[in-house]
This record gives sequence, C-alpha cells and structure tokens, in this order.
Amino acid sequence: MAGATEVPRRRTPQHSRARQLWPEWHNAVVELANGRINVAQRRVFEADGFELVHRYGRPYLYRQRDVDLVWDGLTDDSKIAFERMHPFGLRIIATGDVSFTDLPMDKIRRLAFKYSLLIFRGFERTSKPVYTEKVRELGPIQSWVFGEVLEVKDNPEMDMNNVLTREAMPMHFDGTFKTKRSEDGRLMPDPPTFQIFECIQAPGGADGGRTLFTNTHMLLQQGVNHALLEKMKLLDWSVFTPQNKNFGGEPLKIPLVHRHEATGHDVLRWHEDWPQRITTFKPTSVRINGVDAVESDRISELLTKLLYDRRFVYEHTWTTGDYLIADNIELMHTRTAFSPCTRELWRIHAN
Ligand SMILES: O=C(O)CCC(=O)C(=O)O
Ligand SMILES: [Fe+2]
Repeated sequence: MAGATEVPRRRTPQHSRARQLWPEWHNAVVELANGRINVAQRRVFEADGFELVHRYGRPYLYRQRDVDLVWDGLTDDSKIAFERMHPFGLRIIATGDVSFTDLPMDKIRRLAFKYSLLIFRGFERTSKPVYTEKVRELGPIQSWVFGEVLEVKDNPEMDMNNVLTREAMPMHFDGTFKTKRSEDGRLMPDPPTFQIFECIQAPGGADGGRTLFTNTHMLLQQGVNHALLEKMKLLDWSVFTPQNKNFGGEPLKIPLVHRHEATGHDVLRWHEDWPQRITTFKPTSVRINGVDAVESDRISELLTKLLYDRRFVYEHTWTTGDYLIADNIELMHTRTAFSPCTRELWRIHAN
C-alpha cells in the first residue's frame, strides 16, 4: 500500500492493480502538485498534504497542497479560484478585485512549467507598458524586429507569413525561424520559453479565431509506440520558409525530439507542412531526413493527426481580457481561421 502522502501511480486503467481491487467509482480524484491527475482511495488523501475542494456546493476532488498555489493576500482572501483544465492546463479565475499586476510571477513561472498552460480570467487590465513590465518579472523578454510586443491582428503588411492574417495557421512552436548557431556551427532554432498573451478584443462567438495548444510531451508518451519514439529520437527534419520582413530564408535541420531543460520531458519539435496551395501568404515546407519520401510523408501525416488529437489538445475560445501563459517548449499551437472582425491579442515572448 502507498505511504500516507504517496499517491499510487498508474499509467493506464489497464495497468492499475488498484483498479482490479477497487472499481473506479470507489475512488476519489486528486490533482497532484506536478499538474497531473490521479485516482485512489479516499483514505490516501485524508492525510496531511491534501485538501478537499468543493464545487457546486459539493465535495468535488482532492488537491495536493502546493505552496505555488498559495498567494499572499489573494488565495487566503478567496479572491482566486483554480480549475484544472483538460487534458492539461490550469485556469485561474479572479473572483474578487485582482489585477494582472498583483500576480506573484515567481510562483506563476513554476506553475507554468507544471501545468504547461495558464489561463487568467476576470483580472483587471493594465496599460501596454505596465503589462510588459509585469511580464518581465516572469523572465527576460525576447525582442523581435518589431519590438517586445506583437499585436496579433489582421495586418498582412507586417509580412509574417500568415500569423497576422485571418487564415488558419500550421501547428508550430514560436521561434522555429529564430536561429542561433550551436557549438558545431549548425543553425538551430532558439525558441522563447514562454508565450504570454493578453486578449485585447476577442472575436465574436461565431467568428472562429480559436487558439489550439497541443501538449507534445503527452503526445510522445501516449500517441506513439516505444519503437517509433526511439526511432524519432534519432531523426531530424528540414524546414524552409522564404525570407519575409521578420524571419525565414535559411534552410534549417532540426532534431525531432528535444529534452525540455526545465521539466526534463521529451518534447516534439515540429512544424506542420504548409504548402502554397493552402495559403495566400508564404508557404513552409517540411521533410524528415534520413528516410525515403514515403516514410517521411507517413511520419509527417501521423504527427499531424496526433497534433490535432483531442487527447492532447486544449482549444481556447478567447474572452476579451483573458491573459494566457503557454510553455512554448512543451506545447505547440495553431489558430483556426476567422471571419472579418476585430480580433486582437498582444503577445510577448519571455525566457
Ligand atoms: O492568433 C493566434 O491565436 C496565435 C497566433 C500565433 O501563432 C502567435 O501569435 O504565436
Ligand atoms: Fe505562434
């Protein structure tokens, strides 16, 4: 039996010995401090270190206590509610008067690594300079040709492939084409650790323009078998997009699987192939190296399918005033197309 504060781990229901003894409905759900979820018998959680969370006036689940979820003057005054999202992420709701500038960014940084995605709703807004300075507390800001803040809205003159348009985008991580030279002289992507967004104007409900985030660590753990994962660890891929005003013009060779330094997880580095026939703007071509064209297409198609698999994807519908922090190393993201409307996000990259 597990120790008092040690929660039994299980990978799938089939692997669970506990499940054979105790059907699922005899168990309680627990949210673990590492961002994961598990089930076990209630007495395991009635020890110190876990708290019972109520929702809709009823006992809802247990949550492992985590100092990163204790915020001076905020959580003790019930000004904040936390809701774990599915399949990953943490929603942080301001239930009292709280501004984005009140957030403890050292704790937020650790939570962003544990949950990969943090969504803040109901917080008081600030000005652009104050927002930028607050984000700087999370980590050093990564500047681009256009400065520290990108106004993500329909603005094709900015010439950033189709990022600043109403088109759907390929699944990607930010900074694929932001390069640095590695020690052996190879050009490598140098992606920012975090993307931070403020939603200045959400599109209307029927306009589209949702942002999808895919957890690539979960994808590698649950979506590919062991043999393929081992093969993928040895493969690299080539990607090219023509030079625009902000990036591109250099062919890159990138390993498919990468180790996330902060979480220790294996993560996927990939860019969905985006040929000219599906975009009015500059295309991006992708090819897996060291295998023939048929095998490259096969792996490519499998990855695309998995990147949109609902087991690993959280789809965000924006509300004006939302703030969002995504771990850009662990996650990949894309956006659905939107109809003519005002949709504006302010994006900052931080390390
Ligand atoms: O418009 C969006 O939802 C996201 C666009 C994008 O990929 C980005 O800003 O990095
Ligand atoms: Fe992006």
